[in-house]
Amino acid sequence: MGTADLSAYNPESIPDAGNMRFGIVVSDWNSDITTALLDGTQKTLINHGVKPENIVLIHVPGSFELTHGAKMVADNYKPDSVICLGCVIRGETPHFTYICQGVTEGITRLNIDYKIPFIFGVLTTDTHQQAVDRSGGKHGNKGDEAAITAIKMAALNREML
Ligand code: DLZ
Repeated sequence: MGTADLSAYNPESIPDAGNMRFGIVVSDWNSDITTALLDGTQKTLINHGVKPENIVLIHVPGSFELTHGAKMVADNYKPDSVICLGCVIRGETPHFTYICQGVTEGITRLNIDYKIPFIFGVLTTDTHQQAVDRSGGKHGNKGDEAAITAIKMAALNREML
């Protein structure tokens, strides 16, 4: 299997996640999209054996706040990984660029500063339709992919530590 679209993955290739703990931070901006991403993430984690009581979920107002939300979850819940979900859609002003840059740099920095992986489940699209296509539409659900990535990275982390 290639990795172009992780929504079409082989379940047998995914490590068992039965004893793992995950944090999910979801942005409420473009909530029709982020709710669909969240749905995919939660279902995929549970399909791979994660116990519902081992998933902590918090909401933040927008994607820019994902970094701080993820840091709070990491500090207070001690998860194996934190999954950040958001959707930034290009508008008429440069705001898109600043939000994308801020959240990308923020999550990258958390990955460097902490010993656990932080997963970038943020859609950055030109149109609302492109976001629909990637949150359960014709290009799969990037929320599923974020969950699979989190399980793989958490397993790798446990092997190394
Ligand atoms: C302000 C703003 C705009 C214009 N667009 C989006 C977006 O498309 N997606 C998103 O997640 N958040 C957006 N926000 C909100 C910012 O992320 C942030 O919540 C505010 O700038 C307050 O810090």
